[in-house]
Amino acid sequence: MKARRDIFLKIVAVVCLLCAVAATASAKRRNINYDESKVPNYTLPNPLVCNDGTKVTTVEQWEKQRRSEILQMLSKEIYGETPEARLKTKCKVVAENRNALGGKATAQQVMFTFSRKGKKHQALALVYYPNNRQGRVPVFVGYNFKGNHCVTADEWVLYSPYFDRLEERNHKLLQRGTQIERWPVELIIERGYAVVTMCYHDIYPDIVPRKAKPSDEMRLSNLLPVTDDEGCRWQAIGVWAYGLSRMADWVVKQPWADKDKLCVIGHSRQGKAALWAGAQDERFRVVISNNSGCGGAALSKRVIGENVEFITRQFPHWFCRNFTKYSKREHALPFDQHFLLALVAPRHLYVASATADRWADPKGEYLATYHSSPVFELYGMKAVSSKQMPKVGEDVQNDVGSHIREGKHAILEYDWRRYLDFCDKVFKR
Ligand code: GTR
Repeated sequence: MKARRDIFLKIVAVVCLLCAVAATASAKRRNINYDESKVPNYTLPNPLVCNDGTKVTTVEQWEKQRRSEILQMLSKEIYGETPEARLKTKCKVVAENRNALGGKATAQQVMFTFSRKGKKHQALALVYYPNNRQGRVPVFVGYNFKGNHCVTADEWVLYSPYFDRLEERNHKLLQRGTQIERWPVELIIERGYAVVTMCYHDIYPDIVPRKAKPSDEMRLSNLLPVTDDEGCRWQAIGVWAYGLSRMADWVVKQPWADKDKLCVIGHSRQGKAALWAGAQDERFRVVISNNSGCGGAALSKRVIGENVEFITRQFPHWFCRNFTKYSKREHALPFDQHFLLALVAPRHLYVASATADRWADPKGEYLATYHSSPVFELYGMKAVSSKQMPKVGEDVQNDVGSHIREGKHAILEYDWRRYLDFCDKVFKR
């Protein structure tokens, strides 16, 4: 009888706790607008008008002047400045399996050791490339959320350094294969692509400062100088973007990799980082944003779903401090996210959304893509030409791609299949 009562009390306690958590979360999200009729009137700045008012009509003007103005604006106002100082990077294959996926792939684990001025930092990549290949293959580069061991249940996979620190070896964070559905590795390999992933916590732990004290040593940025102007100091998204480029540094040297066919991909917050990496690093020929939302592909000025106030409060460690100036003042932003997307031209951009992901504002993600089109068109590319979103389940596969999938915030095999089709088209495979 007593045992039963104890169990009952425990259940009640858990339910109360869950209700309290849900109530706080919904209170935090209470002031969020989802009503299209309440979207404020807004005017989007024109990516093809320079700061001095000159209209950009040629590729040369775009490349010589406007592109760098936009890069500077985004560095100063949202993502922070990327330092120019170089790191030393040593990469070592610490494990290899030439018979992965039933012999279809070679899998490697590569330890990156970054160093500068006596400081060191390590991160571990997990790599799969197809065994059955003619020549070099295109490569997807992207982060995972829960460690390399979340990508597969394969016991051979070592724990990413961020998780390897956990002393309790049966900790639930060390459970394997928890995000397998996000990583259809076999499909990617069968389609003739390689994939290189790393845990984003290895580069900059995604720890909300008020919840735990983040340690400088755990961040790759600890090795690099920061700008004197505190408002434009880079934080997590800037550092994650930088880390994606460091992965690319290694990839382009591999005998199996086609360095002209690099794709950077990211889901959600990692989609924000992938876009910023793709904007800065022109080695990425295809840049893929999966449900990246506010501060990623979605227009901020629509103030629908997640907004600048919410994101800068909840995640004060993501953007540079200047971005908080636009909290409740999105109208004052001298740019919007279509500027970020436009920086991908003349390379290839793909922006994907999901119907139930209202938090990320699918329509705003699509409109930003649409409004980035003039820059792609300057290069004679066919971008996204209709203001109308594609129908659910139908994709746009021009030089710029887009789709909206039925369902919730996630990256699924459905999305990957669209990306693979798009890359096949871009790379003429
Ligand atoms: C949410 C955040 C979004 C998005 C998402 C994710 O909590 O508000 O901006 O990045 O997390 O990364 O899954």
